[in-house]
Amino acid sequence: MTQGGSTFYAEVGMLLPWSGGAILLVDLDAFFASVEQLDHPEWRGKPVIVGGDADKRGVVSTCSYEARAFGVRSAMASFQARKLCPDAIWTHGNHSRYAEISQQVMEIIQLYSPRIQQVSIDEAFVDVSPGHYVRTHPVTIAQKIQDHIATLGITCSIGLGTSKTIAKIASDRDKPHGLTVVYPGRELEFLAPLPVRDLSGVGRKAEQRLHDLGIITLSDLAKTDEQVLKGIFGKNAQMMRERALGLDATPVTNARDVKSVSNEVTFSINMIEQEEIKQAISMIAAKVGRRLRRKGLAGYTVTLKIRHNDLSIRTAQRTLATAVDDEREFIDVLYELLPEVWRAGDELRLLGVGVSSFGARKEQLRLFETDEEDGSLVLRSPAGEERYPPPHQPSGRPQSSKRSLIEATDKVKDRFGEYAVRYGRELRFDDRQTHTIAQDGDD
Ligand code: TTP
Ligand code: MG
Repeated sequence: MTQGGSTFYAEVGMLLPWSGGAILLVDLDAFFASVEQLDHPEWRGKPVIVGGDADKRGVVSTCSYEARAFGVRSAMASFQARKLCPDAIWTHGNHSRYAEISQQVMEIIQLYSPRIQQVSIDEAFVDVSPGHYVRTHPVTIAQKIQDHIATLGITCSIGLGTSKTIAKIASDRDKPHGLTVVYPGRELEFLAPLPVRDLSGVGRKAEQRLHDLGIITLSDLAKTDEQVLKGIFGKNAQMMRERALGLDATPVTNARDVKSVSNEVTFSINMIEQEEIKQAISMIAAKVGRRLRRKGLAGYTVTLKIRHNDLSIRTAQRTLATAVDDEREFIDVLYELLPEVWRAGDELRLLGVGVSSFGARKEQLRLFETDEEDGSLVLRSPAGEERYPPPHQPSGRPQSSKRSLIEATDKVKDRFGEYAVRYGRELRFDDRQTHTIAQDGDD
């Protein structure tokens, strides 16, 4: 049912009482491209592509909806986008401007609810549960936020439901400038027919494995035995099933509620070799970095924690000049901290890495991905694409911390296996998450 750009999974035209929790997911439409069209009025109504150069192996960051009509998409190789839409206007983009507008958007949303969880530069969950922090009907709040953001000159799409899962999926149903509302009690009706891939946490590989088992829709997924799902989602099987049933109860967590992002690993064999310890640190740091980026957080303080064989715990910290969310920026700091907590010959049982004192990232928009073809790590930004290690290219690049980290991680994986967590004899991953992170089901 659609009316005036809004889709309601309930009677249209009147607001029904809303019982229980209400969560919005606000997602800006074609964000970078919309800002470019805002700043360049002559580009409005035209295909605009923000991305790297086609002749430098660049990729598309995003593009305006006019360019999407030609089939151009985020993360597509720029040369392919150029073929699809030769007349598009190209720009490398202006990161600080996007960060500025993002900040303005978040400030607007804060006027409507104090419970906001920004999940990326252009997306935020907002708790608008009636009676909790606000009395206005959740649908009215969604409409007000949408109108208020439009005064900046860009648009957003909003999903509203009783859980983060529903809000996220709903936000994508009617883009651009759509509002999709799933009333309490209508969750299953909304979710059941959707393809499994729509569920947050189902990537390309999981989708394939589900399809191989004949699990195509979320209704199929919800009916599948948990033991079967364990083979695909491991310890997250139950959570995925609950999500498919619309039963996800993960709260909206303010970034400022999260004090630190950390990971610890308890080794079931003592480590004594410095090289081995450094490799393990880099592996844990990579995990912390991934989680920071996923949460849109960056911190000034880096902590290294170890537990000796006699169970004594030592920590060392350093506060940096800029907030970091990229392990390649703090790995060397961790290495420098190591002699403060560990001396050659000491046996070590536990290693932990943490990042805290969150603040604004110096550069927010890098995206890391693993190339599906050759497994190399790809760093994408509107300026282009970098690969570590670059495929089909002898390493002429100076040995940087970027490379040493990835190589160290690879070495650990070589030694302990890709899924070290599963090889309990060698390594036992405690994976303890401190502070409020344990509450954050998005992990
Ligand atoms: P998205 O919200 O995924 O995309 P979007 O806002 O451009 O379009 P939509 O209307 O579908 O929401 O991402 C937000 C911004 O993040 C996007 O404008 C550019 C950047 N980005 C990249 O740089 N590379 C990527 O691969 C993706 C997906 C996004
Ligand atoms: Mg968006």
